[in-house]
Amino acid sequence: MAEMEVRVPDIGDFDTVDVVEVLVETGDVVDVDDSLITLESDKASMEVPAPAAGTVKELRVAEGDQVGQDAVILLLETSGAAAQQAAAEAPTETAAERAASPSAEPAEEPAPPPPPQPPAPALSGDTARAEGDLRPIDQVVDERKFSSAYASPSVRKLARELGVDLAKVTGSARGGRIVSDDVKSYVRGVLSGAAERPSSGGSGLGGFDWPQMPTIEFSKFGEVETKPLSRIRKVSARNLHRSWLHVPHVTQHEEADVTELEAFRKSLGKEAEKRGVKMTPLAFLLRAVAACLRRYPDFNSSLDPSGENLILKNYVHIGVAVDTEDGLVVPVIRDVEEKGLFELAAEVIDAAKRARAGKLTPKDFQGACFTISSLGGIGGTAFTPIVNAPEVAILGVSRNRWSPVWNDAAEGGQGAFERRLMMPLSLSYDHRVIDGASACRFTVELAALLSDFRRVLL
Ligand code: CAO
Repeated sequence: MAEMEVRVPDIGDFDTVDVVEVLVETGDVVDVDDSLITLESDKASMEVPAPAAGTVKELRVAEGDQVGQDAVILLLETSGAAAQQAAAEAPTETAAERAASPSAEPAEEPAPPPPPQPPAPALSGDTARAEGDLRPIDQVVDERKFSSAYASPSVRKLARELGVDLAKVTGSARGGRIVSDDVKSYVRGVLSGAAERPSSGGSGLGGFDWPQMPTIEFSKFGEVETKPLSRIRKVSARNLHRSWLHVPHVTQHEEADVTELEAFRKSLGKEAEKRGVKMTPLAFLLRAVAACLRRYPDFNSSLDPSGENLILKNYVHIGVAVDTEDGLVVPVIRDVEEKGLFELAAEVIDAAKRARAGKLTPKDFQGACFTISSLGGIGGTAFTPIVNAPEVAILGVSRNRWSPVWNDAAEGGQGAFERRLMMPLSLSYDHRVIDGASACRFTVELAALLSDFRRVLL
């Protein structure tokens, strides 16, 4: 037998949080992942799970206590093997160590590096992903342990008693807080066979019973192997799924004539080489998109949580989707309009390099207003990228191709087909914020800027 201290995990931005429930007593036998206590800040709550199976030997906290990160919650008597396993999986860096580390952001989790990290649910007021936040899913929200719902302990208790998953309930109180009536009306909806959707701003999905995918035993049909998803893939899967569910997507397609732009880009090759960078098409795209965002400010906005207002941003930071072996990450290039093409090219290359080496920091992921996802280096003719909510639009870029384009003015006004290099653009947008006509204007303008890059300066 061994004894282990169970400590308060990462509590995000808070110095201390309240212990609102103690769910075990001395002498209780717990399984790994059984909830031990509930912590709550003024914005969110989380249950702390047992890191190993064992017997509660001594409780060190009581309801009403305030605790900080790493405070000892209880002593757990475990089998030696369980303790070793839990110790191997426990976070190795304490808050103090993290604070001492010059590269660390005290309130944020490190960016997902390639090797798997242990789960450490973070307490955050907004469990919906903050802009650009790509913290691992198991740190952002583990729905079994850390309800993303904003509700008081008594409402949580009611939900537990009624077997209601608060994640499915839409809160009707200020800020989306769930009150007991919301839980009751959810239950009434389920019992009446038609799940109710209590009104709250935004795109609440609570109250709706999504049809579940059946569990299929694939091995019945042939040999299979199970490959765990990387942390990055789990995070992006969750973020993409959430955006897909919350955002009504439409994709607008356009083609930009980049014949001259590509000639110009290539002409900069030697100069770029001298500066130690490669002049990528993305640098031009970033500047052209930045100009379009200024001209169409609704594309540079986010819907506020009430769904009643647009938050217009007076800065232009653009995320760039980078394909890594472990999955998709989206580092952010800041203040795009203030940077020259060489600087942007260097930043994109640096961000992609660091992304692939797992060296991005949380800051690198934050603050994007819009995202560019370029598959141009790979191929394709068009695609439908998923909006990186709370951004309201994303630009997909496919591979340039030489096309015959009719030119009315050619051949002395007779008109003729000309060989032009065309860049396919696919703009997905949040139809709650952007109308089809605006999206079309945006892409037409973007194509015009890319066709004659001097227009970016106008
Ligand atoms: N048409 C034709 N060629 C293109 C092109 C386009 N639209 N865009 C880029 N290229 C070329 C580049 O010029 C480069 O050619 P050279 O080596 O001959 O100069 C080559 O393709 C490779 O480019 P790259 O991919 O290295 O560089 P990039 O700046 O175009 O893109 C990055 C960088 C990080 C965006 C890219 O590497 C990447 O990861 N793309 C994938 C993004 C992704 O997965 N998106 C899907 C997300 S789901 O929405």
